[in-house]
Formats: sequence, C-alpha cells, structure tokens
Amino acid sequence: ALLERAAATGLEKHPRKLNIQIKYGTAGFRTIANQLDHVIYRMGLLAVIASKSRKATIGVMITASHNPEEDNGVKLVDCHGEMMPAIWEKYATQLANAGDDEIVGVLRNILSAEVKNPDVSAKVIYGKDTRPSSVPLAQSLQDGIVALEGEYHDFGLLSTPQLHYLVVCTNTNGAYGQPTEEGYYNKLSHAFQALSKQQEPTPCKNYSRRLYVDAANGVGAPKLRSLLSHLGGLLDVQVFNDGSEGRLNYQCGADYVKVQQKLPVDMKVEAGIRCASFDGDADRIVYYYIDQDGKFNLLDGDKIATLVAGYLQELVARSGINLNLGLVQTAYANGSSTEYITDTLKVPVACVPTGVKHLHHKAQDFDIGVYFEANGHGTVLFSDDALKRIADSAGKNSSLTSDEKQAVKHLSTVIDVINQTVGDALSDMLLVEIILRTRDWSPSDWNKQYIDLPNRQLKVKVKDRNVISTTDAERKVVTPDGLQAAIDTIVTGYTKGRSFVRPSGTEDVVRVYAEADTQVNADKLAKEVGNKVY
Ligand code: NG1
Ligand code: ZN
Repeated sequence: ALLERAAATGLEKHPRKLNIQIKYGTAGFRTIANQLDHVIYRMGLLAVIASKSRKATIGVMITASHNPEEDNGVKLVDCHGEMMPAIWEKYATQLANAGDDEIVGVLRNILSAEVKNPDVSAKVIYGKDTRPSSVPLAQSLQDGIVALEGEYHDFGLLSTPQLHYLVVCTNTNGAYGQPTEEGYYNKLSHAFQALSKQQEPTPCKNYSRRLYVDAANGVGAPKLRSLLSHLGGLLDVQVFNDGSEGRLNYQCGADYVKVQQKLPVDMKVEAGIRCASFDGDADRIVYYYIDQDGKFNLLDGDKIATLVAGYLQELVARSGINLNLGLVQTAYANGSSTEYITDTLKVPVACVPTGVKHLHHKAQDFDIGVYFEANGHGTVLFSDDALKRIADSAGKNSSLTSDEKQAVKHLSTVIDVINQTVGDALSDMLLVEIILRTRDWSPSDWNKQYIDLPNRQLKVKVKDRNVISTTDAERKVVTPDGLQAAIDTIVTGYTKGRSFVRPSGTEDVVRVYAEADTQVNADKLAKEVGNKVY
C-alpha cells in the first residue's frame, strides 16, 4: 500500500505534466528546470530504494553544474561516494519516464530486483546548488523520500564534491572525516596548514599568495569564503563573480574559460596574477594568467594533472616506498600533455571515455591514480594498500633517512588535502597552491613545463547525435560508415593534426575536437571535420 500511496502523492503533488522522454546520462538528469519536478520527486523514491538495497546512506545532489541558470538536474551518489552503476541509471530513466499510473509497477520491479528486505530502514542525504529552481526541487525530492518513509537530512547549499564527501563520511562512521560541512573545511584546511608548515620554504621569489577566483556566480563563492576563513591567511584570495542572481555560469566559470580560452567577464586582471575559475557546482577548476604581452594563458585540467603527478611521483621516489603511480586522461587531453607525461615525467598514462566514472574507475588500477579531464574535473585516488603502506612507513620513522622521513610526512599529509571521493574545485585549488608554493613557481613557470598544442572545440547540432558511435576511448568513429575515413583524410593535411568527434552525454550536440601546430590550423581542422558531421 506504501507504493500506491507514493504514486498517489506523485499524481497529486508532482504529476508528470508533459510527455517528454528524459535520460539519466553521465551527469544524471539535466534539462530545463521546469520539466524536472516529477523527475526529482521520483528520484526521492529511487534514492530510498537504493538506500534499502545498499543498507547504507545514499546522496542526492540537485544541480546542473555549468549549464545555464534556467536548467537544473539531479544526480544520485552511491554509498561509497561514486556514481550509481549502469543498471540504476536504467531504473532512474524508467522511473522518470513512466506515466503517473505506471509508477507502482516500475517501483515494484526495482524493489524485487534490488532489495532483499524492503522493511530495512533507509536514509538519504541531499544538497543543492544556488539556482532559484533548486529550492522547490529540493522540496519535491524530500516529498519523494518521505513518501517511501525514508529518513532524510537536508544539507542545504552544497558544492557537489561536498555532498560526495558527506556520503562517504556518513557511511564510514567518520573514518574519512566528520560528516558535516564544518568537518569538510576542517579536514582540508588542517592538512593544508600542516603541509605549509612542513614545507616552510626559503621566502618565495616567484610564488605569491595572491589568487583571483572566478566563482561562476555559483555555490563555489560562499563555500570558498568558508574555506578561506579556516586557512589562517595562507592564501590571499579575491573572489569575482560571487553570486549575482541570473548570471550563474554566464560568460564566466571554468567551462566558459576553458572552451572560449579567454578571461571571464567582470574580472580585472593584471599581468602575472594567478587566476582560477570554478564551475557552477564547484567540482571543476581551471587556472590561467595574463602574461607580460597581454596574452591569455590557460592552465587547464591537463596542466593540473601533470603538476600533481610530477609532485606526487617525486615524493613517492624520495619516500622509498614502492608505489606505482599512474595518470588517467580522456581524448580531450592536449597531445603535448600526454607526450610530457610519457617522455618527461615517465608516468604511465591511460586514456578512457569521457565521464568521471570511467576516469575514477581506471584510476583505481594504480596505487596512486591521478585523473583529470582537460576541463578541470579530477582528483587523486590512493588505494587502501597504498594508504596502509604510507602509514606504516610513517610509523617506523627511525629506520628512515631524514629525506625519506620528510617525504613520507608530506605524502601522508597531502592525502588529507585531497577529496578522493570526486573532483573538487576547493580541494584541487589547495593542492595546486601547495605544490606551486613548494616549487616556488609563478604561473608562467608552471605553464612552461610543456607548451599546449593549439586546439579548438566545436559543437555541431544534428538531427540524431546517437547515430555516431565510437571506439578506442572515443578516439575513433565506428558509425556512420565512412566518417572515420573522412576524418583521417582531413587530418593528414595538418602538421601535428589530431581530431575526433563524439555525441555529448549532457547536451543535444556532437562535439568536435581538433588540435594542430597553429591556432589557425586547429580552427580550420575543427571546422573541416565539423562539416563532415550532420
Ligand atoms: P559531454 O557533454 O558528454 O561532453 C561534459 C564534459 C565531460 C563531463 C560531463 C559531465 C567535455 C568535453 N565534456 O560531457 O568532460 O564533465 O560534461 O559534466 O568537457
Ligand atoms: Zn560541475
């Protein structure tokens, strides 16, 4: 009778008004906010079932990340902090698209497939971004949880990575950190301060504490402020785009800066100042600066990944602990970065399809797995075994040389600066800052480690983007017939040319990527390849 009552509540308070099909993709459901009410109510129902299935707390985040303000979205976070497995994406899609009178049947199927004991209690925690539509949608979610008699905790405004952190903390009884927002700031800031003390360098000549942050007018702004208040003045941050309504991600934010390769609006920047942009839910970060010639220089996810991998690799080598470190990228990684990682850092690199879950999964193959998308989403994973060996080494301090001791100490401290549950703009920012400070690098010192190949991303509108299918981590087209051969022919005409196309998982477009020896050629290559897609 509970299921029938939940369906009746849905019909009465959160009916499916339009017969529009929606799909749970790589980032959950994402579309115009006014089509999401019934979807989010139903995700409340599904979250309760997921919690019963896992016998653990499930997370739900209401956000559409870097999408325009009028969009919104919802994403379930599984009990270990990761995305839900594919079968749950299917359940979510079925449930969202069911008629109001079909819900009971769909729920019953999911329950019978996934839940042994339906009487077990359920707990769901959730958060939302700053979109005005997130407020009523959070209420719809709560209605869904309550309808199936789940327990809930509303954390209010959160960044996406904060929610992932809270899910993991809750399900590990605090072993990962305190399951509160304050606990999150404490964990990151204590580690950052400790590391700063340990690495107290001779006064920095090139690194400056000064940092400009474009918060995309999103949730990153208030959360950054909270974090800064825990840092004891170690960073001198000026926040831009810090929350005007109606301007979320509008000509600002990590996605805009990365794709447009230019400064966000409303940011006055002097040459040489280190700048960073978050996206709307603060799970991505890119850096950049204007050089003495007035030229814009982007330090994207690839540059962050190589910075982090180089630093960790050095610590591991110095520590004397035998740990394998690897880096995971997608096809969007700049060709120069892959070359630099392989030839200079000599770190093994893997390429996987777009989407955090593929990167996260692959990174688990290493003792220390660094993963980043070029767009600035990424983090570092330490295997349980690696954590144990680092802790063991820190414990047997006496048998180590003083340099080994120091490296082990840095290594065991830096782990807590990192939000291992998912890419996190705040945590990644702290990590980048500590490394730049340790190296005493200005942004141009960082940038010159390797020179990016000029590149271009385009979107092409097509009738049905899903006629394009790909293989080899999206680097080769399988269908339609002949498209890959056409791309190959075009690419041969360009020095250092590389190009690929794939259907987006979050927008109704086909994405084209191209890189070549000059910007003019990269633009031309992208356009030529784009013309073959229709
Ligand atoms: P799609 O729309 O599938 O390209 C985009 C990003 C992904 C990932 C997801 C989820 C690019 C090229 N693609 O996916 O990397 O971040 O959004 O937000 O940046
Ligand atoms: Zn995001």
